Amino acid sequence: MNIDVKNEKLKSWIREVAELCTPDDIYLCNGSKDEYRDMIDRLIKAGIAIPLEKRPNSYLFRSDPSDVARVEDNTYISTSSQAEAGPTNNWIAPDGLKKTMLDLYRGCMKGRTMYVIPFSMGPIGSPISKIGIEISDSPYVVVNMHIMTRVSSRVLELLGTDGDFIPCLHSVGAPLAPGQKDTKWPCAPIEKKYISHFPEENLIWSYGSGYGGNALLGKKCLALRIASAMARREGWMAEHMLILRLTSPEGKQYHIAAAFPSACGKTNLAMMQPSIAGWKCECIGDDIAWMKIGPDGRLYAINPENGFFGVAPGTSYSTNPMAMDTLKENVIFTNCALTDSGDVWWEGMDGDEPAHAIDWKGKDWTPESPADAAHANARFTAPAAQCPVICKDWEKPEGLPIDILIFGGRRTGVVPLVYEAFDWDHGVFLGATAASETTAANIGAVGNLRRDPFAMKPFCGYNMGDYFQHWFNMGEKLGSKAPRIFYVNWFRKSQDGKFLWPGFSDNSRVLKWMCERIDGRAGAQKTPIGLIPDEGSLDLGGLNISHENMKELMSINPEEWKAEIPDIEKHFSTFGNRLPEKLKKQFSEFIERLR
Ligand code: SAT
Ligand code: MN
Repeated sequence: MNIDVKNEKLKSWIREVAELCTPDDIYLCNGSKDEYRDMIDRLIKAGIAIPLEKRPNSYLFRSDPSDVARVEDNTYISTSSQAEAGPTNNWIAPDGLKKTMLDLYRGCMKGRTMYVIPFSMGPIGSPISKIGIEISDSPYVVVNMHIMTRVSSRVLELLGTDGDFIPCLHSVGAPLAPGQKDTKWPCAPIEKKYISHFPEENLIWSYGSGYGGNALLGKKCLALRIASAMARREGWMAEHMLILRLTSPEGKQYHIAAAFPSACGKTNLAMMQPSIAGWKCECIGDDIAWMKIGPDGRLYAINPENGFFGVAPGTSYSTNPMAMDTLKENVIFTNCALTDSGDVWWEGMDGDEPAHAIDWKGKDWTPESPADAAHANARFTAPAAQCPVICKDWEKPEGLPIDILIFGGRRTGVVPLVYEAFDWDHGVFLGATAASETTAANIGAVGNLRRDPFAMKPFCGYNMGDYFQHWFNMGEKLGSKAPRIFYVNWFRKSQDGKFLWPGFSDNSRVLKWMCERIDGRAGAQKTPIGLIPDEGSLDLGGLNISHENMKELMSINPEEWKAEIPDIEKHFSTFGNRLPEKLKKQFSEFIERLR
C-alpha cells in the first residue's frame, strides 16, 4: 500500500479495510477540480454519467430501479443495549451485526478501486466542524461527496498524526470476478443492504446501496445519526432543519431553523423569495442544522453541508426559482428524465411536457406513457455556493443566532396553517408529537400518517425518549434566550381535496407573523393547541384567498384533536420509562385544555 497518510489511526484503518475488502486499487482523494473532472471523464467513458448539452459541467445518472431511496428498514443503530437505540430504531447488537457485515465486506471490492475520501462537515477548521473519512468503492459517491461536503487534502493536514475522525465505510456490495462486466449501477439486493451506525464508537458501516443518504455518509449517517448522539453527550443539537435569514423592510435580521420530514419542502422554504414587499430571504442550509449555545447564551446554528441534495420533481420557476437558478451548471442529476435536446426533465418542471424523452429507467417515454418520466425521489446535487440567494454569512464558523424554530409536516387535515407554542416545554411537546404523511424519500408506502418527532424519526442516533429529554435540558440552559417555537402545516386541504394555502413564496406571510410575534407586534389567541394569529394579524395583502378558505385553514376542531389523543398515547407509550416527566405533564395539560 503506497498511500501517503501521516495519521496513525487512518493509516491502520485503510490497511485493515484494504485487507478485508481486497480492492484492485486504492486512491486517496484530494478534492481538487482536476480530480472531479477525471472521475467524471471516466464515468462518461463507461456510459454511467450522461453529459447534459444544455447545462455546462452537469451530468445525469440512472440508478438501479431497486436502489432509489433511503432504506429505513435496513438502517440500524447498533448500541450495546437495545434500550439505548430505543423504539424508533432498528437494533442489532454490535458483535452480531459486525460479524454479518464483515462476511459481506470480505472481498466485496474485488475488481474495483477503493476511494479514500477525507471530508469536513462544516467549514474546514471551524470549532463546530467534524472530520470524516469515507472509504467507498463507488466513483458516483466520490463526485457527490465533492459537492455535498468539503473534500480536501487540507482535512488530512488538519488531522496531523494523531487527530481524530469519524470512519465511514461504504461498499456498493457488488464484487467483480475476473473479466466480469460491471453494471452501470452496481448494488446488492435489499436483503443484503445494511446502513449501520455504532454511535458508542462514532463509526458508520454501509453496505449494498449506492443511493443518497445510504451512500453519501456525511449527510444522514454522520451529520444526523452519529452527530445527534455526540450532541447529546456534548450538550449541543444536531437537527434535521433548514436554516434561513429573513430581513424585514427596516433591516432587522431574523434567523429561522425549521424541521420537516424528507420531501416536505425544506429546500423550497430555505430558498423562498417573499411575496410581501420589502422582506428579503436568504438561504443558509436546506437539510441539517448543528446548533450550539454561544458565549452570549443564544443558540447558534451552522449548516454542516456544502451542497443541496434536493428532490427534483415539483421543482420549477413557480415553486422554487432560486433552486432552478442554482441548477444551471455544475450539477449531478440522478433518476431524472433526459430530453431529446440534451437536458433533464421531471414532472412539475416549467413549460410543456416534452413530446419524447428517455425516462429514469433509460426507456422511451411520451406523455402517453403510464408511468412518470422521472422517479418521484429523483435528485439534484448542487453546490450551495452557487445558489443566487445563499447568505453571505452561511460559512461563518461560529454560526448564526437562531430566533425561531419551526416544526411541521404534511397533513391533509386537522392541523391549521400556523400556531405558536405557549413556551419552550410546550414547543417540545409539539415537536415530539409531530406527524406527517410519508413520502418517496424512503422505500415504502407513500401517504401514510406517521409520528415523526422533530422530523428525526429516521435520523436520531439514540433513544428518542432521551432525545426529548435533551430538548428539555437545552431549553433549561437557554432560559429566556431560547428561540420561540412554532408549528406549521402548508398542506391542509379543503373538503374537495384542494390545497387551501398557496404555499411557496406566500409562506413568507407566516414567517413575517412569527417575526412580529417576537417583536410583540402581532396578536394571538389562545386555543387548546397553542396560539393562533389574531384575525387580521396575518398579512394577506394582495393574496387572493377567500374568507371561507382562510377560516377553514385556521380552524381547530376539538373533536378531531381529541381523536389524536389515543395515537399520541400509543406513540408515547413506546418510550416506556424513558418518556420525560415534562412530556407527560404537557400531554395531560393538552388533554385538559381539550375538555
Ligand atoms: O437520501 S437522503 O437521505 O439524503 C434524502 C432525504 O431523505 O432527505
Ligand atoms: Mn433530509
